Amino acid sequence: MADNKKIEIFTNILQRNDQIAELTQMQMTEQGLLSINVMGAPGAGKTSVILSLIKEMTEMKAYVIEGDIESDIDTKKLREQGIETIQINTHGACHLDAPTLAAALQDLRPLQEGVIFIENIGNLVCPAEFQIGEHIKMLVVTVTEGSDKPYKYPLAFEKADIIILNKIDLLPYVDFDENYFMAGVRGLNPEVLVAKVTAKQNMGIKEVAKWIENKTTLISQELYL
Ligand SMILES: Nc1nc2c(ncn2[C@@H]2O[C@H](COP(=O)(O)OP(=O)(O)O)[C@@H](O)[C@H]2O)c(=O)[nH]1
Ligand SMILES: [Mg+2]
Repeated sequence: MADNKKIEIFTNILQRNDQIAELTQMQMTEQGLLSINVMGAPGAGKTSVILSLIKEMTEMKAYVIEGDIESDIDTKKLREQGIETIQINTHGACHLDAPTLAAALQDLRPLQEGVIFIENIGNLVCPAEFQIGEHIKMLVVTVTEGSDKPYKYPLAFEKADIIILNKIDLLPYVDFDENYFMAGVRGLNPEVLVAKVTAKQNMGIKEVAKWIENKTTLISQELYL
C-alpha cells in the first residue's frame, strides 16, 4: 500500500513537470528561440562549450541559464563576455526541473529570436530524467571520463540529440577507447551526431554551431510545435 502511494505521487510530480515543460517549449517556439538543455558531468566542459559556441555564432542572439547547486562563478564568466545570463542555484537538487526554468525565464524577458543554452546541474543521471522545456538535449562528455560511460549511464546517451565528445586535446594522455565508446553510443542512439571537440581551442566548434543554426530554422518554421 505504502509503495503504491509513493508511485502515485511521483507520477503526479512528473506529469506536472512535463506539462510545464511542454508549455515552456511552445512559448520558446513561438518566440523563435531554440532551447538547448546542456547536460554532462561536473567539469566536462559544459560552460566552455557554450562559451565557444556563442563566440562562433556571432549572427545569433544567445542567452544562457546557468544551473549550479551553489555559486555564480560560471554566470560571472559568461557575463564578462557580454552574454545575457541568469543564474539558478538549486541548493542541493541534482537537476533542473520545468517549474524552476519557467520562473528563471521571467527574468530574461523580453526575449529575442535566437538560441538559449540551459546548463543543467553537473550530473550524468538525474538531468536526463526531467524535461525542462528544451527542444534539444546536448550531452557533453570527455575523453578523461573513460570510454565506458554510455554503458554505465545509458539514459543520458539514449536521450541526447547531440553528443559533444570534449577535451580531444587530452587523448594522448588517457586510455580512451573510441571504438568501444562509439559502439556503446550507437547501441543506444544509432543516429545521434557525435562531435569531437576541444572547446578550449575552438576545435570542432564550427560544425556544432552549423548543426544548431540548422535547428533554429526548424524553429522559425514552427516545426517543433
Ligand atoms: N584540456 C581541456 N580542458 C578543457 C576543455 N574544455 C574545458 N576544459 C577545462 O575543464 C574544466 C571544466 O570546464 P567547465 O567548462 O567549467 O566545465 P563544466 O563544469 O562542465 O561547466 C576547466 O578547467 C576548463 O578550462 C578542453 O577542450 N580541453
Ligand atoms: Mg559549468
